[in-house]
Amino acid sequence: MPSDLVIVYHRQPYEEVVKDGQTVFHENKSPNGIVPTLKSFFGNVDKGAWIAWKEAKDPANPDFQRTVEIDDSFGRYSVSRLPLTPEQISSFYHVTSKEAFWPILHSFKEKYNYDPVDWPTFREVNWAFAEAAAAEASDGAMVWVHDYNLWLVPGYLRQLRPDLRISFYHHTPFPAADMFNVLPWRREIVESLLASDIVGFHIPRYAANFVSVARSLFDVNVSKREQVAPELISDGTALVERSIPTEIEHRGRHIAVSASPVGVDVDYIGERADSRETEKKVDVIRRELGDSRLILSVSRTDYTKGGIDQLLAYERLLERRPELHGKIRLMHVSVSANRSMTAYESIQNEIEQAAGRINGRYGSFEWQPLALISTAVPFKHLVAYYRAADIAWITPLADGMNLVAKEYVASRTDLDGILVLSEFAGAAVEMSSAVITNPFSTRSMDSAIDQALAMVPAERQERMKALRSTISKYDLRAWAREQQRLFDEVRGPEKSRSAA
Ligand code: GDG
Repeated sequence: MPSDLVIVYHRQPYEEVVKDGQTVFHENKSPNGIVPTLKSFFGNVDKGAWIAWKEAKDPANPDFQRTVEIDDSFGRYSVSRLPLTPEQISSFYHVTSKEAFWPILHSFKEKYNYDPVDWPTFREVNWAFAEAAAAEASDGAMVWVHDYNLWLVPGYLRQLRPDLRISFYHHTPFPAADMFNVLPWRREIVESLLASDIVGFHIPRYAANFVSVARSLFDVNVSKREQVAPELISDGTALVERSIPTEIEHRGRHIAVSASPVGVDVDYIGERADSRETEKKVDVIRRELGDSRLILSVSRTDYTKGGIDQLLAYERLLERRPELHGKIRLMHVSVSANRSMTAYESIQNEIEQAAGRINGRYGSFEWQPLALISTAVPFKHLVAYYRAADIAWITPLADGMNLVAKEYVASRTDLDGILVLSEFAGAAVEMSSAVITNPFSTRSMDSAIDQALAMVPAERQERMKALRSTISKYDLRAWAREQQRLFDEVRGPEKSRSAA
């Protein structure tokens, strides 16, 4: 049965477990994160489809289960798993997406690695995703494509199935034209994105950048421009835009450009944070800490997350303020997802070296100033650390949104805790009540952590209240509602998307 909604996302939407030789598919254990929200859209259609990839050493192996039918609490949907060889995965994902696109998207020109890119393989894999989506989609269905590693899918889909509605959502930043146009494949990528009906981003700046890139490459006109909602204007911070193009026209087609920040499930995280189980874990953490205050930093290990700069700021703090020795601890969670890749291996080594140096220089038998955690912490424990932390120190150099900052605030139903947040995280445009810092400035990093350490309870509470109010307004449900509104707008039969 064809599907009215096809989601194209590289990750599979369930946990796959082999039990007694049988493969079983479970709903993800944690309802946290974006995948359950995406699946919730299947509740609005008769049947949904999801396209992802799965490694297959031999794609021709007849035992490879290409399609999985799921009927769970989210509805009925099928999952098409594209069999990709390890070589294809390495070329399409690890090399082209992570070594060429990722640095440019996050404005790290010096990390950009062009030489090993095998463009025909990138095209081939994107074509396979497009073909799989086209095979599943009903007449006029909505196909919702996620993230930069599938940039060519909208263009291919438009060729294969001109009847489809296509929405493309970016989870990363989208840089300015002088940065994006470093990519030699820029015209092909942007032409493909312009084949969508909707191109979505987290924040207005990325949407504005996309439009300026499109205008630098093609004859694109802005047909609608709107003021940005006041809550998304964190005054004076780096990523703020006051108005953005919301519709552009290219070759007679109108394309909606949207900026809607992904949020978190504030109620779910709040309930977890208030649970008896979390309370017990918080007691254990607090006992372990004694009189020390806890500063918490959580991220994937990635040069964009600014781990090294933060550790250097912590080292300066211990050097500048000896009175804090024995009184604070930094828990630096830096989870390595891609240790096999050279870029990530070296950053992990640098982090380990800096952490070792700090503990060696300032630690004693009784006091370790820093705990470095490199393996994933289960979410229920993470919530307890959020709840126990006096300060969440989130200082990426570039970050599409940063959900950790929002999760921290969602867990603070007690209205305590301080968020120190980089102005280069997309989240900063709505979280103006955080202590905002510029991670490229040692002075700003130093004064922000000093300000946080000195903050009195009344100010902490006032700021936390304001932060909770914005993240509740822009929670995961609000994001889903906005996506649905956009889908309905482009789907409406009375509204032809072709320009007259
Ligand atoms: C990309 C964009 C954008 C982290 N450590 C552990 C753990 N986490 C979970 C957090 C959070 C998620 O991972 C990280 O999300 P972020 O948004 O902070 O960052 P990216 O992974 O880089 O995500 C980003 C996002 O897409 C959404 O569009 O915001 O800018 O880069 O949910 O809780 N979870 C567990 N243990 C850990 O140790 N269980």
